[in-house]
Amino acid sequence: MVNRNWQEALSRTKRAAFGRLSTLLGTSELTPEFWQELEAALIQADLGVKLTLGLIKELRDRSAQEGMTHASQIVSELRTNLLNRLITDNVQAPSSGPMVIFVIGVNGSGKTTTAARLASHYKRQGKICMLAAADTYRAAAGEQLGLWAERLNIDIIQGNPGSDPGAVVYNATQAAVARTVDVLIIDTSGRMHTQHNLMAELQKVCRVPQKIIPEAPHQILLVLDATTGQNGISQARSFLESVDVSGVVLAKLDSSSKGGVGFNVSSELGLPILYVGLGESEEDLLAFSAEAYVDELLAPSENIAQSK
Ligand SMILES: Nc1nc2c(ncn2[C@@H]2O[C@H](COP(=O)(O)OP(=O)(O)O)[C@@H](O)[C@H]2O)c(=O)[nH]1
Ligand SMILES: [Mg+2]
Repeated sequence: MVNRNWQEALSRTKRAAFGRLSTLLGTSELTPEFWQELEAALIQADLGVKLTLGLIKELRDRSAQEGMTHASQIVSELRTNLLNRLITDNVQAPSSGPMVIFVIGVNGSGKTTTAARLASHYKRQGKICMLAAADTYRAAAGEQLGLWAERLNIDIIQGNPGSDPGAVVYNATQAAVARTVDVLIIDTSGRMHTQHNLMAELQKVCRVPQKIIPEAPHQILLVLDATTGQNGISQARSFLESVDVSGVVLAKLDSSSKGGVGFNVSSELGLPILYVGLGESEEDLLAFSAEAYVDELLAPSENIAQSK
């Protein structure tokens, strides 16, 4: 089931960039032209120049040592080296009390959708969830999360449009403790690194739950839009400077034409990828699997056709 989701979701990505890679790996001799083509294919797939050159060097050295002549012989080495580059982590729930999770990022990255789908994910695991709409700047943002909460039948704490997001977070943390919920997921408003006042506000808002639960927040998830590539990575850095980000949610990986952005998240931000968004529906947020990600990106394109 999970693999089918990965296959379907990454089919667009693969056609655009990784498709070329799997064709290359399936048919080529290890000639100088092959290495040039492989380099171009990996860069086109958004792995970044630094990572690509490092991988190529490792593979060239290895193939020379082992006397390999055909590209198919380096596939398992490439797979291992790609897997080694990805940082993953398991989310640990606290032993008692609600787990408090913030969802942060720039406008339109997929925060509200992620907050709702994360709640749905935990609900399916039998956890009692609560949502908090701390994006009080736009009335539409609160309404959007409200609709999700209604659809998912999950409690939500909201404030009036324009009200203090810190107050919403305080009320939500208090309610989460009083109603003994397992997971409190807090949606925040989008902001850019150039908006210093908003970055400072985020810092403050993320500290609010501490007043009630000393070890909270347990997770601060940075949502990145996979379609924004390198630009998204640069924006992400300023969030790391402001708050203690636990990991990344890579949203819209299904719409990305360059599926390799996950490698940049690991190599340039040093953060684990915790979840990926592979579509717009409720079930389309999956816990990240490095194996599924790499295998699907390297798999011959026929696999996609067969899965349909
Ligand atoms: N295809 C696709 N669309 C997504 C995904 N996640 C979010 N979206 C869409 O991206 C748009 C912005 O999402 P939203 O959650 O409102 O972003 P926010 O401004 O960060 O809260 C919406 O139209 C979502 O349906 C995803 O994983 N895949
Ligand atoms: Mg939003």
